[in-house]
Amino acid sequence: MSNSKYFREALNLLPGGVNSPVRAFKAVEGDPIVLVKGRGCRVWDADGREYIDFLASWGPLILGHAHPKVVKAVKEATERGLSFGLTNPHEVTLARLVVEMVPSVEKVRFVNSGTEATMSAVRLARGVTGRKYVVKFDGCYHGHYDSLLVSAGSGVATFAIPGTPGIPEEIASLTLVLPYNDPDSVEEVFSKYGEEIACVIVEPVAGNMGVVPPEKGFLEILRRITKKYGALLIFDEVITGFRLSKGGAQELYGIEPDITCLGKVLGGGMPVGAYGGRREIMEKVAPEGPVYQAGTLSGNPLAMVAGSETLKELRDKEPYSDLEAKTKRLAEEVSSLLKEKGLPHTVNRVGSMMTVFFTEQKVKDFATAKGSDTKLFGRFFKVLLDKGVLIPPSQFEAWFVSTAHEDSDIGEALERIREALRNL
Ligand code: HOZ
Repeated sequence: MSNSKYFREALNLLPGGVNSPVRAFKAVEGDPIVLVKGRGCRVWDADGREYIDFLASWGPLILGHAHPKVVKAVKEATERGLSFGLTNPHEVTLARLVVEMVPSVEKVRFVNSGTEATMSAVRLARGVTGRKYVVKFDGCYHGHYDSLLVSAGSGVATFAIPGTPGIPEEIASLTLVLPYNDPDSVEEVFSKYGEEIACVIVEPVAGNMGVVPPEKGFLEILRRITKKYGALLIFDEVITGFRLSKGGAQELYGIEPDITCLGKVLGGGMPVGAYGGRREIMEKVAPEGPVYQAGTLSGNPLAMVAGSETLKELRDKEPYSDLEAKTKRLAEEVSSLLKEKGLPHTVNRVGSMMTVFFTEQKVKDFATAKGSDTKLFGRFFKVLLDKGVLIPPSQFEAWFVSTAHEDSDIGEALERIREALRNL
């Protein structure tokens, strides 16, 4: 069956034909593709077309598609049973790896998605502090949990969804939204609500308004002020965890949050999330403590082995400087090609994540990210796709480079992008 046949049937059966809004290609020109196979840094669609993939399933596939060690371990685990609903040894293996690799985590609870991780982390912060307010940043996306969907990035930004339909005002009003990279507004909100703020949740490198790095001192002030007022600092490292370094952004920037949310790379392509932190905080989680959170499939053995094999590979090979070099080359050469073409742009990059914004202005927060010419981005996406380069179908997302992208693949992708730009 072809892409368009699958999608036409999907439209009849699934809202918008998809199971997550950003897949619908609504913000870019053309119909969505339907992917049937992935190997290394490439994917193939239902029409048999091949693409060099910088979407990487929105981040998890840091080792590329169908990494042989991950696939082998999952196959073996499958033979022993798909789910037990009681503790299995792979949960302990993955927990050991997380605690070993992420500096601030002494104990961890596995869940099934990044959304579950952030939702549970906020509940834990409220439970520990007995306070109600949550501070988040404009353009940061922490999944689709009610309290965190306010002024969110990712699909909410892509489709410019106004407000938060379905979320009672009373709930939304407990979320205080500040501009990213603006220490003054943080000082101000704490001086007003300090004693009632349970937590500050932040993407330490924003990935959901496109890639926006923290400016010097921003994470430091969050650490200092939350400590001063007795609020908890939550790093949403669902994207950055195990991607920017073995220990994520917190290791890269040398700042330890109280709670860390993980997902994506953690599951190596399977649905896994986690939240973890210092022992005395995690001991408040049920059944050790009173803050309830649960899940039938949490710690699922297949997901745990996929995650364990992925993290072992990252721990043992430490591919981070290589990933960074390849992404730097991609970012710089894409920028040169756009310059040759006379297209105003800014490329933001941290490690192996990057975004091309169609604006000359420095992109340092959601307001400046929204200054990008999203119509031009849509056309850029389309010409790249036509030449076999897959990037996220939205301006407000990150491109990801994996260990499966060899230098020759980056070169080939750049050649395809050069050709694509002739059609823009
Ligand atoms: N967190 C991803 C967006 N940056 C998930 C993609 C989706 O919403 O499906």
